[in-house]
Amino acid sequence: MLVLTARPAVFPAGHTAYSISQKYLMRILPVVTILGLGAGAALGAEFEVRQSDRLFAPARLTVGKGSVVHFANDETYVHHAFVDTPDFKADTGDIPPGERRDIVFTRAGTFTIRCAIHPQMKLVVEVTEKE
Ligand SMILES: [Cu+2]
Repeated sequence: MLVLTARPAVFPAGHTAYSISQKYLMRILPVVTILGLGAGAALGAEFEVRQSDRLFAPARLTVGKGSVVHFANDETYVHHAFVDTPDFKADTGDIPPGERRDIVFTRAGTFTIRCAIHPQMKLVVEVTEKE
């Protein structure tokens, strides 16, 4: 008796939840797959720049067009990274301590990256045409 009253209550609920999540999965799976492939195809080499001692390290970097530069904040206060030129603009927003933000360099040229919080922080990124 206990099993019979418990089953109708639990099974339909469980079944409904499963159907919804399966439907949801079927809807998002192709999107996730396409985004994943698209990102993989679009992104080039990866580079890492550390933010420590109120400096970018390294202070100069040469990358191919399409490369991703990860900006990793090693300090206990917020940093930031942005570039603002007629040819290329990018902005990580605030980078909290211990976190990382990316900039994808989609244009060839030589760009100076700065931290909006610490004006002395400068990084020169040379982006070559070769991807
Ligand atoms: Cu900073």
